Amino acid sequence: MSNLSSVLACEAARGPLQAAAAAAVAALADAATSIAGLIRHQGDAAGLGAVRGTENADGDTQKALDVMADDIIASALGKVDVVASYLSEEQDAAIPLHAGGSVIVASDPLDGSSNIDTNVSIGTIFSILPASGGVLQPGRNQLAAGFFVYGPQTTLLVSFGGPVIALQLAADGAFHDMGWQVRISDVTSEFAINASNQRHWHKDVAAYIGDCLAGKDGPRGRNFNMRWVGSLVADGWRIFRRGGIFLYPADHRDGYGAGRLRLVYEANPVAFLVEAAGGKATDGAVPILDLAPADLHSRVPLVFGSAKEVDEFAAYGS
Ligand code: AFP
Repeated sequence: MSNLSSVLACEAARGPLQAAAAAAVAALADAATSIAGLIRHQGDAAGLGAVRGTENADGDTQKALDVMADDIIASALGKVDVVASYLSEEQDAAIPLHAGGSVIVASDPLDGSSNIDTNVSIGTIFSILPASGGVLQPGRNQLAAGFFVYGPQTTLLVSFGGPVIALQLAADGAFHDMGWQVRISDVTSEFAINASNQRHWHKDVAAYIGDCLAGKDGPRGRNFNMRWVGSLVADGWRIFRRGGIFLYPADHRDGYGAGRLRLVYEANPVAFLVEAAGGKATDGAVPILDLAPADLHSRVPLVFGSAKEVDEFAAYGS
């Protein structure tokens, strides 16, 4: 079974930009290995879930691990001279790293902060773009993207535009290919949404979820199951594994008119993986990868997963 180094060597052989993207992924894997160690061996003792009393650019309260993960990633990328700049959920603006660098790395250093001290899977999400395109580029321009999950296993899903590869961190300190062909099934009977927001949903979301909940006696003619972890990486990994549909739609709450998730470092990398695995990712109608980010921290409604179910949801909105 191959490991991450051999995967990256193959990508690097495809050209200078791919080689730069591969070097950035290698640095991110080193950072993720350190973050996983921090979570697995220190956890509560180190107060990783402690509120720092500071807020990120988006007004989210920062937890200790949010900032520690951001520092670990920035320092790892700082050692790679092909990385021109680093964009992060925890930083107001782009961090310049190497003037002549050919790629930009965008990241949600710690996804699922609300789960840090509940021993539930959390992760790191990343997107790699050509520096020539600047900070705000459509996701279609990504050279590579992926996410790490810090859960019972430490795992990585990554794509360089081709097949999605699933890897697991082993005792030898390397990420090894899990040997699983990553394809998202077209059809599913499992949805993921934060149902506590139901009273704030728009009509199409309420109608779609209502019909799923009506089960086999309802218009969908089959029973649906629901899951919601509250960590995009954990809900995402499950959907890559067994199919499903994830919805974080826009709703009527203040500040949620464009949903909750950020386009540049959450929706774009996940959508890149989803499309590479045969699924669909939209804002409810338009493919996420075709959207132009208005700014570094702009939010977007996100619906992704099994292609036929994402189309089914879109029909409720049309
Ligand atoms: P945090 O990293 O701030 O916990 O946000 C996690 C997240 O961005 C994403 O991972 C989840 O899918 C979503 O937000 C959870 O949102 P709710 O807390 O509204 O359910």
